[in-house]
Amino acid sequence: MKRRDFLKNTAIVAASTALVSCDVKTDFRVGNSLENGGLPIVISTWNHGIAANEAAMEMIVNGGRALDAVEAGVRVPESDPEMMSVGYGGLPDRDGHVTLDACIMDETGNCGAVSYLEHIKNPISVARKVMEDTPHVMLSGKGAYEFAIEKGFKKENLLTEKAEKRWKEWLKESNYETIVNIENHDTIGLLAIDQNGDISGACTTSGLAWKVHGRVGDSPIIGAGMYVDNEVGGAVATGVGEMVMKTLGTFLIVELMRQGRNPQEACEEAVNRIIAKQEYKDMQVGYLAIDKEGNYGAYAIHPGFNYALHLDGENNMHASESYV
Ligand code: SD4
Repeated sequence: MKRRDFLKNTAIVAASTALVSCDVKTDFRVGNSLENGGLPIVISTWNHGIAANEAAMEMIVNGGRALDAVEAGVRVPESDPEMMSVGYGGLPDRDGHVTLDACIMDETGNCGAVSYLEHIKNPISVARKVMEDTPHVMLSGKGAYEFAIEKGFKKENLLTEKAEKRWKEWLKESNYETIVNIENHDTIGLLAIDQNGDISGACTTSGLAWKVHGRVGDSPIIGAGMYVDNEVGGAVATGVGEMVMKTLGTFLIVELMRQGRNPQEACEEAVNRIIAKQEYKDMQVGYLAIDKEGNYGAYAIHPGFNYALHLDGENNMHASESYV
């Protein structure tokens, strides 16, 4: 689907949904960014995407690289204690530990990630350091933490009072049983194209609430939670990470776009791959994708997935279409 058609469709969906709490775009513009080979665009998952997009676009407008933009963008929800699914203030695992996953990828195909990282507020910036200052792609757990400290990051308690209270309530109700379902996950995945037409992506999360200690999801896995190829486009994932990991969803989307699918078709096919083999009735996954020209797409298994799009000087929430 071309960007303008998709805008039109999503505007209709958005106008009729009560799920979007931020301002919803109810009109649409038929801008000419397609012919310009990609005006700056920033797109990201969920309501917290609005503030993240704002920070990312500011970076781009000031001449920054898409890489700087995606990092600056996702640091906003990471640092916000009210965002209980990302970074500081994130809901803990079933043992009360806030463990963070994040990855970042630039236009050259370089990437970095951290998984199962504790006590560091901005895992995306540690992921970038892994990319830039080591020969590796991912550091995990204690090693990732020690690396962060070595790089000057501060040790912090990420478990806020509010998150601790929620965890204690869960402990009472749950029998210490981890149930993965449609709730308790709102990762931020963010994609940006800068003024040079270069694409980068970032993805960061505290993962599924009440997960088993040690669990790592899709978000730090290059090709699962996020993938970028500057010749083609990029994609990010949100939702139940296990389903995304089993299908390497974002790598799949980028490869489908390489073969000629547009971002919308590619997101739909990636959801179809999940539907075909996995029990999806109580599980949510949502994908966002952009191509090199600034066309974009979004698709989820269930209704309720929304995303923030910063394009043509406007930053608005949109509701995604879904399989169910
Ligand atoms: C995970 N995909 O850890 C993440 C969860 C999430 O919105 O928050 N998705 O599985």
